[in-house]
Amino acid sequence: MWVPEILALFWFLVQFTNAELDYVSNKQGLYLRGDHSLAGLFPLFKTDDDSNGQPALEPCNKGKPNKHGFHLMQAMRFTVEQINNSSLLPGVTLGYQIYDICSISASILATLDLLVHQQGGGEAEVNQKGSREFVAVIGPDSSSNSFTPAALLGAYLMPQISYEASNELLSDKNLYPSFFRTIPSDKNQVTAMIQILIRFNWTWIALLGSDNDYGLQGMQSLAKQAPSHGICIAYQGIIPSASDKTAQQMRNMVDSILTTKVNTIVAFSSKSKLSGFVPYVIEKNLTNKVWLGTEDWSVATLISTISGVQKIGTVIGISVKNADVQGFAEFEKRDVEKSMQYNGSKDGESSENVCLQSTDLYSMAINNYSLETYDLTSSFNVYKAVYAVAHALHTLLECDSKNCSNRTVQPWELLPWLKRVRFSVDNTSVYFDHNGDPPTGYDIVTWIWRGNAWSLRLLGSFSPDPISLTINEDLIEWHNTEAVDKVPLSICSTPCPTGHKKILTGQHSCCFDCQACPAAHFLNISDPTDCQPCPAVKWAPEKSEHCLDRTVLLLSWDDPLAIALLFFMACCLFMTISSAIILLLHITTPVAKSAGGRTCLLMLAALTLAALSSLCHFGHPSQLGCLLKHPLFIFSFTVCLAAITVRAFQVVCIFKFASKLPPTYDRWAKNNGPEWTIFIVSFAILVISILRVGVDPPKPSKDFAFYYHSIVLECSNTLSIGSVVEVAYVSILSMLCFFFSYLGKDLPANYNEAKCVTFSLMVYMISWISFFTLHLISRGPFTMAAHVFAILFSVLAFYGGYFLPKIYIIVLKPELNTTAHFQNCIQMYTMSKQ
Ligand SMILES: *[C@@H]1O[C@H](CO)[C@@H](O)[C@H](O)[C@H]1NC(C)=O
Ligand SMILES: *[C@@H]1O[C@H](CO)[C@@H](O)[C@H](O)[C@H]1NC(C)=O
Ligand SMILES: *[C@@H]1O[C@H](CO)[C@@H](O)[C@H](O)[C@H]1NC(C)=O
Ligand SMILES: *[C@@H]1O[C@H](CO)[C@@H](O)[C@H](O)[C@H]1NC(C)=O
Ligand SMILES: *[C@@H]1O[C@H](CO)[C@@H](O)[C@H](O)[C@H]1NC(C)=O
Ligand SMILES: *[C@@H]1O[C@H](CO)[C@@H](O)[C@H](O)[C@H]1NC(C)=O
Ligand SMILES: *[C@@H]1O[C@H](CO)[C@@H](O)[C@H](O)[C@H]1NC(C)=O
Ligand SMILES: *[C@@H]1O[C@H](CO)[C@@H](O)[C@H](O)[C@H]1NC(C)=O
Ligand SMILES: *[C@@H]1O[C@H](CO)[C@@H](O)[C@H](O)[C@H]1NC(C)=O
Ligand SMILES: CC(=O)N[C@H]1CO[C@H](CO)[C@@H](O)[C@@H]1O
Repeated sequence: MWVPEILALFWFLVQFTNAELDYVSNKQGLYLRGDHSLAGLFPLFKTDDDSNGQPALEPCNKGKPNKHGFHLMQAMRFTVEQINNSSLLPGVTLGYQIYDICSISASILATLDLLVHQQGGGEAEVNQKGSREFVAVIGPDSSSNSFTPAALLGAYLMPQISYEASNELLSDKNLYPSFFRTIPSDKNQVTAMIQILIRFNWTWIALLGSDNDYGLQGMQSLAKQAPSHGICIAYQGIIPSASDKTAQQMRNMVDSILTTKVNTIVAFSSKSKLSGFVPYVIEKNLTNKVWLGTEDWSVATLISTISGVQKIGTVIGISVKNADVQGFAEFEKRDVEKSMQYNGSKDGESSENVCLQSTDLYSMAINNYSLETYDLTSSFNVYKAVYAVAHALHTLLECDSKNCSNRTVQPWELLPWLKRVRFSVDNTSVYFDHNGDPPTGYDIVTWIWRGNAWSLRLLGSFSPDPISLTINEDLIEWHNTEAVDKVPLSICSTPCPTGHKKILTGQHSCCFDCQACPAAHFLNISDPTDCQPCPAVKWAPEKSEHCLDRTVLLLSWDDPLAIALLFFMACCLFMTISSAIILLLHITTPVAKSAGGRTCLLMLAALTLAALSSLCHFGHPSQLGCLLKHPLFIFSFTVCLAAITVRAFQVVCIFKFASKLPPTYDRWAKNNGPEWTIFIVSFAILVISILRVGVDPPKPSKDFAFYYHSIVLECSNTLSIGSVVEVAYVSILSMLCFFFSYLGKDLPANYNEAKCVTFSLMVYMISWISFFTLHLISRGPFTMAAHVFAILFSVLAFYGGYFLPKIYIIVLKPELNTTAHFQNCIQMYTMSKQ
């Protein structure tokens, strides 16, 4: 940092030249006496700033005249005159002193000079009318020229309002407490640019910044914010001042941009630096791109007049809001005319070699510089700045409609009023936020070419608070290589289809491959690089961005299928119970006796219980339901099966082996052996079932695995060693039953249940095999219904096979239900055997 050294150097310089400055500052047109004076810092000339990094100060008029600066200076003169003419400050006049700040060094010297006058306040009283003390400073123009002056003036709380210094850092009120501006901060401009990039989906861009505070700060700020908006900067480069030394560097920059294959280039650059770079862009055929420009260059003829610039492509630019100052053009014209008359008087002063006031108004005005849109918009900022000071003075001096208090004003007195100033000019509201920035937005413009004629077209606007961008896209004339009138793409990889995750292929988040998310996974949009698994209760097909709820599968009570089954069950119950009653009423008849007598009632009770066990299969599985459903069925069924088996065994023994029977059979038959056998067999299955349920109790559970998009509500532990034992037990019993029934296939019809029992067993097995097959391939309400159906069908099979013929005889053929008939049958059987 060389600032302290320069300051010391300048201090001597100022002491030296003080007298001279006083003299020259009276130069025609650039000085106006008034009760309260403003210092105006304007770049009237351009000198080469980088003299090898040495802080040297060349006289300003050695440089080229800066017509833009001249117009701005005129705007200040115009505004002061207008305020004097108006009733804003009655009885008080504003004065000014213009300093030419043709370089950074000049702007620092100017600041020191005006501060010297401030300190030597006493001497200033020498002037008869008007003060040489300044109440405020208007300027400087650029950010680079503003940092040191703003810091110096801040130390004295001297209000300073810049019209063109847009650098974000100047918003820092700790460093620059008295700095205000009427141009929006670049912070807003960066935001606006990002909004435009987002709007057009340009995420793969090149970013250029000019090698000055304006460009570097803007570029840095944009580069910092871009990633959080998904914008990748493929190339970032600094545009140096144009010279023979930097020519190759600029060519290399253009080559680099070409290799990145970006379509959109953001140029955060001052117009002077960019004008040196554009010729290389044209030379290297970097054509048909989209250029996003800052307010400094996108409306400047300095760029648009470069030959061949049409080829660079579409230019979309940000521009300070346009406003026309009434009467300003006439005011300038008047000075041009006046300057003609001063033609001769120029000579006398032109030999002066003083740094800051090396020129006079008329020697510049004579050039009759054209006034362009860009000059007008900036002039409006000067206009607002001067008015802001006048309005603050108005409040401070307690002006009424007639006059103001004629006291002297210290700059620091003005500062609080300036912070609070709020007025409107030309329908534009002017005030400063707590950072001293104006809350104004920008216009968005585009370049239009008609042949070689260049013009600007307003596309829309941007306002920073709240952030909103309106652009009428249809007004843009795209210069596109592929398709005319189509928004050009500037992306690294095309966006992934929905439900595909990004796999980054480099360090840029914009360059990626896509991969579909697998089933049961989804892509959370907030993390597009990873497919996340769905929670267990949800599912998702491939390529999903959301998980879907799984269907819950159960046999609900109100399902039509369930209602049909309940009706079916009611029929079964009706039949078993009514049969039990009929048998009970005819318990002494031969048919009832041959069927087993009281054992029949036990069997019917077991069948009823088995049918009732199907109730456990309906609705949401419950703890009790899960515990009961299998044991209940197996137990009651075993009771029934055991009873049939024992009876078949007895019948076979009596008819076939009556002669060969051992005495134990007699004892067994006499001492309630059959009942005991049934009891033991049933008790065994009961113990097995209780053990099975006790060791590992079934609980209501959810099966997520069988279907990926459904949840099956069921009971756990349906399959276990216990259940295998149960099934084996029942199977053995069934085979025994079948075996004994088959042995008695040629017995008299009254005792011969072989056909019927075989039929029952077949139906029973088929229905269960069907159910198990179905269970293997499917779950859900239909399978659950099939389970209930198998239960009821087994019940019905045994009922139909065993009891129905008997009930038929009891109710419809009572003539067959006689002892005589039975004896007849037995006789016929015995005869046929012999
Ligand atoms: C100020 O008043 C004078 C005379 O009345 C007039 O010639 C001049 O144009 C006015 N200036 C402005 C800026 O209105
Ligand atoms: C930007 O992308 C979004 C979605 O990716 C799309 O809806 C929109 O139309 C695109 N805008 C332009 C200007 O291409
Ligand atoms: C640019 O294009 C022109 C014509 O299209 C061609 O003559 C010239 O050689 C090209 N220059 C470069 C550097 O490619
Ligand atoms: C200015 O004066 C010079 C001679 O001193 C003369 O040649 C020139 O024509 C004058 N220009 C104007 C615009 O009067
Ligand atoms: C200034 O230039 C404009 C055109 O740019 C011209 O119309 C006008 O007459 C000129 N004024 C003088 C005094 O030469
Ligand atoms: C305004 O002027 C009147 C007389 O013209 C005078 O009495 C009064 O004191 C003045 N007020 C101020 C604030 O100077
Ligand atoms: C204010 O004006 C009055 C006369 O109008 C004068 O006497 C007095 O000195 C002035 N005060 C200042 C501070 O200039
Ligand atoms: C200011 O706005 C009002 C209404 O909003 C309009 O009538 C008037 O013409 C505007 N004035 C200017 C100078 O734009
Ligand atoms: C996606 O991720 C965000 C942030 O991590 C989180 O807040 C949100 O809940 C997630 N969305 C889903 C559907 O998981
Ligand atoms: C009202 C008033 O004092 N107006 C003056 C403002 O300044 C101009 C010079 O710039 C004078 O001509 C006006 O008389």
